[in-house]
Amino acid sequence: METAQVNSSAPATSSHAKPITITKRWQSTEWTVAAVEALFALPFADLIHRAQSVHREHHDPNKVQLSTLLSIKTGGCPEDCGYGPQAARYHSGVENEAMLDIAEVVATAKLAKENGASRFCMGAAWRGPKQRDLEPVLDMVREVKALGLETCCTLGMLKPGQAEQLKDAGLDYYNHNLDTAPEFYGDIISTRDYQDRLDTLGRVRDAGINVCCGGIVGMGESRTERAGLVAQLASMDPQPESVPINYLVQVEGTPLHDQLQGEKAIDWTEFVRTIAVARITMPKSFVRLSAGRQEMNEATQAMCFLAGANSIFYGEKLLTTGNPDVERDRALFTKLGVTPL
Ligand code: SAM
Ligand code: DTB
Repeated sequence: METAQVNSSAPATSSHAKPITITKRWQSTEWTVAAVEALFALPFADLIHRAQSVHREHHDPNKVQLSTLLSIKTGGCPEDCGYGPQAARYHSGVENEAMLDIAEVVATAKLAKENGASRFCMGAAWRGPKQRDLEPVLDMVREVKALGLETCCTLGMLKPGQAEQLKDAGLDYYNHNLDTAPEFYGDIISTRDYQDRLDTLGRVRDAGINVCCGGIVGMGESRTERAGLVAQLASMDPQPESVPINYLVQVEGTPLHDQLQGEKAIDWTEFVRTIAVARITMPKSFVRLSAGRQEMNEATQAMCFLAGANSIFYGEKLLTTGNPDVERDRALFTKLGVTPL
């Protein structure tokens, strides 16, 4: 297959920086890091106006899509993601649990639907699924789909043939994040590399499953690296259907706990800018205001919606950490005149 070096104008800021070889269909030259950085640099009002204009061209500005998350296999993850409370090697208090029973998964999905969610996302703390792990997940996908919900899974890296099995079971979306810019990736995770992520994303796309792919803001990355993440996402061809933008949830016991203190703190305007830039560069995608909402006030969340976010995680828990409860989100939507999609 044809390959290309990433055409990034971002300076290599980390000792881990190395050229990334990616398949050409994932890399167009349309959004360079410099072009995305130029968006970040716009005066705040100009950036938000531009993002809101793009948003209105492609989406109903008063509708927000609701996805509910469930951790179907918690803890014991062999990876070393610096943000990850589920990594076996960190002492975050998250225990290694067995996979949930299918009846519990279906009951939780039913409740999510009754509460108004349109998509149900099942997460497992694996490097990737073994075939014997995948079988019960396929049953979960079938049953959740039969409830009339959209289905999403995040199970780690997929081997050839696994995405096809998920597609056949009725999987609508697969979440697999690039997390950050290629230049910063090695500072956060050493047990896999960027190319591994791109390979799985290619398998998901080839199987005809919608791609859910985004990243995290607030891990100590520079603005150039935030722009680098957005440039990578926006250069995928086709662009991801869903783009989760997470604000780092700092969990005690993980290496990135305390990351957002002092000089490294990310101002709310910078988070809103990241949402706006994602909206402008990926006009048709659903941009999800993802983890970190519990730490955000209502005004910041409202600014994110104004900047083009049109999806959230809904329900009092993300995977292992908290999320605003349903009543609080409903009250916020009422204040903003927002209705669920
Ligand atoms: N095992 C799967 C994999 O390898 O992709 C799932 C990993 S994780 C639960 C899915 C995504 O959630 C991560 O890629 C990251 O973007 C986000 N995430 C995980 N922990 C987070 C945290 N503490 N704060 C913000 N986002 C987080
Ligand atoms: C995504 O981008 N964010 C979600 C979902 N995809 C799987 C996960 C957020 C996890 C936050 C930390 C936790 O609850 O464990």
